[in-house]
Amino acid sequence: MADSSEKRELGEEEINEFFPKIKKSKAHPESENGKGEHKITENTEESGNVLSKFETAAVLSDSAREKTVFVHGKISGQDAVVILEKTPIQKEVLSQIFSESRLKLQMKNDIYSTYQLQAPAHLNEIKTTVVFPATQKHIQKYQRQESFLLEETAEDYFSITLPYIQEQHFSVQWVYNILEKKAESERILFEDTDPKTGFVLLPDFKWNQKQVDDLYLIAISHLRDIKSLRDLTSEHLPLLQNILLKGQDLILSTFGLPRSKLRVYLHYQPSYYHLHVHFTHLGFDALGSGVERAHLIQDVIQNIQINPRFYQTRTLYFPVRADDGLLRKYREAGKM
Ligand code: G7M
Repeated sequence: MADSSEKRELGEEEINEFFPKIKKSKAHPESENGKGEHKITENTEESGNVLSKFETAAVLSDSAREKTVFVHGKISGQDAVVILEKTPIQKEVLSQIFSESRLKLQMKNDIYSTYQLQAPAHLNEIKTTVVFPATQKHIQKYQRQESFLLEETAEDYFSITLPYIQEQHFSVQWVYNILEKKAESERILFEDTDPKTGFVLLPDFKWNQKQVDDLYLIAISHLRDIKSLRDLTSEHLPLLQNILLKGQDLILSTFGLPRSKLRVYLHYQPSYYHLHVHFTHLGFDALGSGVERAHLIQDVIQNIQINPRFYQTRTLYFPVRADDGLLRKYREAGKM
């Protein structure tokens, strides 16, 4: 975590200014399930409790440290995944927590005492993400699994990984919805509309936007033909540099975080094969920011400057989970 001296929390006014309430938007005909039934989920005002009919099937994974639980279940007979996450305590509500809560003493010993503090409901929110209808791929994605590090030569990429990605058809409809302003349009913090070097910058849905300590934004390129790091060549340097510089500028002017406090990176493998760049607070150990998956954009830029075909020729390493079809393909090819 960042030093407390560096912590900067957003006041309510700032939150409202930067993150106004998201408007309802219409269902998009080509939504994730391809049937047009899936409403583009936007945070609406009080929209009723969609989870009241949720029937829990299994806890896919949980973490006491992260204070999260990933649950698989059904809503009206269809698969759903629900992610519950306790959020960080905001400094500006501390006085309310102290004055408005009920304290139940658990134990007292000399100068030490522990309590169960029951905070008022509005200070006790749980960030909740719902994927509905969820595909088998979503269910697998959130299931706790053993991981293996794959070694992917350039040849392996073209003969095993690329054909696998192409046959998967994992939808990036949510990305297109953002680019086309059909979803999350009011959450967009910055846009450069240039078709080649332009991008949209907005909060990642993992961030609750209430404190900058765990800031998490994503930049999504307008170019649609870059699947991952593997496709990047010197032709894309202006795009990468533009995302880095304008993203850093926006974060400094909006959140007061200088570039020395940011980790800006791409995932390999990504979950979604449309170029996007992660911006996270350096003091926050974001999931997926480890060396086995995150590639700093500054390194990516330099590697391509040194060798324009760096990512088409290098061996890359990345983790895969035990049930990942890609691992099976590598095993079948005798590579594991
Ligand atoms: O692993 P990968 O590099 O593909 O990361 C994709 C990122 O997109 C993750 O950090 C997700 O939390 C984020 N993300 C995924 N979805 C489906 C959404 C979404 O609908 N909206 C936003 N804002 N971020 C998303």
